[in-house]
Parts: sequence; structure tokens; C-alpha cells
Amino acid sequence: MGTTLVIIPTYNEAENIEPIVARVRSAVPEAHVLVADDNSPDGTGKIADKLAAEDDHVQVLHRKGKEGLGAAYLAGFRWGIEHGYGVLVEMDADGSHQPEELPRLLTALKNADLVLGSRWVPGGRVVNWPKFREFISRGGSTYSRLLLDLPLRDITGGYRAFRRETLEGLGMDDVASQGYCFQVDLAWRAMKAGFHVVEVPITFVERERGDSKMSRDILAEALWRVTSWGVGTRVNRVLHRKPDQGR
Ligand SMILES: Nc1nc2c(ncn2[C@@H]2O[C@H](COP(=O)(O)OP(=O)(O)OP(=O)(O)O)[C@@H](O)[C@H]2O)c(=O)[nH]1
Ligand SMILES: [Mg+2]
Repeated sequence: MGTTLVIIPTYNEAENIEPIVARVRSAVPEAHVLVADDNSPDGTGKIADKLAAEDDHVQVLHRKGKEGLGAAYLAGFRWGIEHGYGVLVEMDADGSHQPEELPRLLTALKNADLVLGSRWVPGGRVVNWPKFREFISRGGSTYSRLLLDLPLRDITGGYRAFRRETLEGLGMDDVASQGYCFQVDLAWRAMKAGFHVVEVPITFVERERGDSKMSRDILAEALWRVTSWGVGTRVNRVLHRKPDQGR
């Protein structure tokens, strides 16, 4: 499948970046790491530079300012594809996505085009997550599943492994979603493009250090985009229905 690049987007993760990179390096020593930092005011980018100077498997993509998770991942994916990586992994910096589970995702990718680390399939779980977060997350996945007709349980999760061909084939160039809905967008595009998407159970651990970037705006973006995609698809289906269909 080629070399794996683990992309870790960061915004103010100074306390988390060093331990997470160390865990990735020891869990999957052959993988490379790309930290995609949005010029974090807390100096995360400088710490990442230090890690990169000490380890040739670690690189840093410095971006000019906070532009959202989606934009950081798209830049990271493009960087990875340009540099010839065969597998591109999404992973949060805050320890919620355990690097020790990455070998299982990579094994599953041998028979898939995209692997989703999933909290909501049998064997998946969340640790220390407040009930309201679980409610929002499960609700978001259920809503997206029903509206977009997706046979997936965890559509908003951000622990994923893509084959490069999947990213090249799902039409990255016009992705505008930024927050959680970026994850829904990519999963939906991959399914629509006919790729084989597989869910692997993970144990998602609530962040212990640093601040959440979750916001009302991010939730609102997900809600309106998913709703408009779902409604748009249904309207299109009705408009383009042939006379003998729908009976
Ligand atoms: N580069 C970049 N990274 C971001 C941005 N927003 C969030 N991130 C990173 O994306 C990952 C996920 O963000 P979190 O704040 O952990 O979001 P969350 O997991 O929903 O929130 P918590 O449950 O509180 O952890 C973390 O590694 C963040 O540092 C951004 O605008 N730019
Ligand atoms: Mg988090």
C-alpha cells in the first residue's frame, strides 16, 4: 500500500503534541507524521519543529492561521500525495484517537479503500465522555446516516485511514466543509464514488489536557450542510425520476 503518513492537525495543543507524536512513532515505527499547525498562539508549531529536527519521520506543515480542521486536513492530504505517501491517516492531537489502535486500522485497510475508526459499532466505546457529547455525536451520525442514506454508524469520527487513490478519487478539490461535517462530507463522497468503506471499533478517550475547539458554529455548520445535502439529493431524485420509477 506504500508508506503511511499520519496527519495530526493542531491548534493550541502544546501540552499534547509531544506525547501523541511519541506514541505514534512507537506504535507504528515505519509510519511518518505530519503535524498541520494553524500558527497556534501557544507555540505548538515550535514544539513540532523541535520534534521534526530530532526525527526524520516527523514533518511540520505551518499554515498561516486558524482555518478549521477541514482546511488543515486538505492541505495535509495534498502534501502527503505530493510526497508520494500511499496511506493517509487522520488523527486528533489530544489523545482521543489512540495510536496503539492504528495497526488495526491499517490491517483493515488491506481489504478496504477507507477505514473509519468507529465508536458506534459493536466493540467500539468512549471513555470519560460527557453524556451530552455522546448524545450529540450519536445524534449527528444517526441524522447523517438517515439523511444521506449511508450504511455507517460513526460518520463524524476523525480517526481514519485512506488509501491515496481514495482521496484522489473522491473529489477533494471542492470540499468546503470545515468542522465535523468535513468528516461526514468525505465519508459520503467516498461512498458515492463507489469506494469500499469499512468501520473498525475503537476506544475513544476524552481529552485530558488542553481546550476543546468544539463550538456552536461547528455544530451549526454540520447541521445545515448535512440537511441541505440530504434535501438536495432527494429533490434531485424526484426531478430526475423517470416515468416508470417510483411505483
Ligand atoms: N490545524 C487546525 N487544527 C484544528 C483546528 N480546529 C481543531 N483542530 C485540531 O483538530 C483536532 C480535533 O479538535 P478537538 O478540539 O479535539 O475537537 P473535539 O475532539 O471535537 O473536542 P474535544 O472533545 O473537546 O477534544 C485537534 O487535534 C485540534 O487541535 C483548526 O482550525 N486548525
Ligand atoms: Mg478532541
